[in-house]
Amino acid sequence: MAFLEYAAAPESASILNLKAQYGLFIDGEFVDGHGDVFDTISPATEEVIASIAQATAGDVDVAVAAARRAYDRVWSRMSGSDRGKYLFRIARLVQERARELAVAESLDNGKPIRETRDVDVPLVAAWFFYYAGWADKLEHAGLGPNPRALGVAAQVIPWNFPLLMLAWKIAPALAAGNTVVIKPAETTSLTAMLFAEILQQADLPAGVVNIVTGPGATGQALVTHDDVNKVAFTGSTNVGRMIARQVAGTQKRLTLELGGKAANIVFDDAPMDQAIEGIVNGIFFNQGHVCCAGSRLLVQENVHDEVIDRLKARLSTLRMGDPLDKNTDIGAINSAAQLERIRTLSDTGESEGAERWTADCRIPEKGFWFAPTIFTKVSAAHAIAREEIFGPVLSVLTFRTPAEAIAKANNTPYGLSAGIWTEKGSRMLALVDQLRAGVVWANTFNRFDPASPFGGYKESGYGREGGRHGLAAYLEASGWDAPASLSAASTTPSDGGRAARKPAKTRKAVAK
Ligand code: TAP
Repeated sequence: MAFLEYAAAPESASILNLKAQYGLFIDGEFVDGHGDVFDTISPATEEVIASIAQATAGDVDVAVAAARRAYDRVWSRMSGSDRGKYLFRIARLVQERARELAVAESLDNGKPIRETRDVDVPLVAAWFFYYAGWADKLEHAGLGPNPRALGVAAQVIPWNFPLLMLAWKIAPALAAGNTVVIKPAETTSLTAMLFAEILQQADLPAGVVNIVTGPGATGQALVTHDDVNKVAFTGSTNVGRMIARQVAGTQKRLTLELGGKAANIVFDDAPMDQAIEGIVNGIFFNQGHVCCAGSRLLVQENVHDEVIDRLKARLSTLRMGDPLDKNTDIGAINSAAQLERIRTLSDTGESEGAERWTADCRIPEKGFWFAPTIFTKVSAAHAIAREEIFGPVLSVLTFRTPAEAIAKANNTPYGLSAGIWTEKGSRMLALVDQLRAGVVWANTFNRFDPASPFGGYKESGYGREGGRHGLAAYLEASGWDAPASLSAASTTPSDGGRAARKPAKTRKAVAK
């Protein structure tokens, strides 16, 4: 298909006032780390944006001590309404600096400015506003009359939604009265540093939030630190499993948000125009770097050819390129390592016999890029149907009956999300009850709201983020037994994850 010529409409990076080097954010100040520094680069151009400090285990120790002091002396003694005021202030400052944050995130992560501007940053503000409202209402969270904060929370986040994952972690922790030490991903620390400036602007008491940058070893030093009470991790299932082992047998509470391989199920009575957009949004949003991405398309056999033809036509109109250009639909892959992983798994798909189709996108000369790709003739045994690719690659399988769709959808070690496209409300409800996924979207996909709990089954982890359930992960019930639907939101290792395997009905959310 011929490309319409669009004039470039780049968002200017001149709004940024970046430092050449960023230190760690400990006890309310930027301080030098004791490790080496490392560069953070733009994945679209491979140019260095800034250098970032690497926290050693000693630096992590200092950060945890600062968080402990702030917890004991300030934050745990402050009223909920005063804590809420700080959270409201942070939310408003995020809104004030929204354009700057969106530009910095696109530059550092590679995701299109349309997404950072319209999705990531507004949701960051929404998360702080939402949990600000909870800070003085914790006794109504369903955890008894006087729920208590846990203490110091150690939080480790990935690179795919750097600022949004930070908000998902920090907002409920602070609202519940905990203090925080957080480690961003190595390739995307920049917006966490701008967020530290926002904390200074908001006059947040020193030590309430500390940010330690660095590689996996920094994260390990943090989650294994003796003086943290809670570990919250978002990332790969392998690292999550390792952390679960390290935390087992301690008093630390643990929540894990891990990988996914979601089924997006399209029935022949689906509203087809919306379904095509939903499939595209489900897997090509954020270059497919989305834990809940609809990476397995299950399409009813009699509409398979129509769906694939329409998908190919739609994908041929997507524009890949400069993440700062407002016309861009598909940005850069976040790192050379992730690009290599996507390439390897895609090559495996081809060698195992699936049929590959790639959109005819112009690939920029520099940077890390992977054009939207569809695999048809995929069988459940193929690696691309089982493993998380975490890139713009869709694996298509077919089904004939609802029972077959459910069996195929649940045939995965993961259980984070799923989508259903059909005109029949009764079919949606019947399927929702049988899909082993923490979130099921019906006639939509990738919808996020701070009031709605989000989290997984099986190897997608345990615990919930968002909503009232997200608070439970940072609170100790007191003088009252919490209902199973809430206590499942945060499990201690000693329960062996049993709470996380509760019946589907208590753990589902259907987005409209
Ligand atoms: P990981 O390699 O697991 O990294 C996640 C974070 O953990 C990074 O900050 C990483 O640091 C750090 N880390 C690495 N090794 C560690 C260790 N031994 N101890 C403590 N921390 C350690 O995952 P990723 O590649 O960044 O992210 C992609 C994965 O995250 C995908 O599987 C995706 O599905 C999952 N994810 C899940 C969700 C939810 S909500 N379920 C959301 C987003 C992403 P470095 O960056 O320095 O390596």
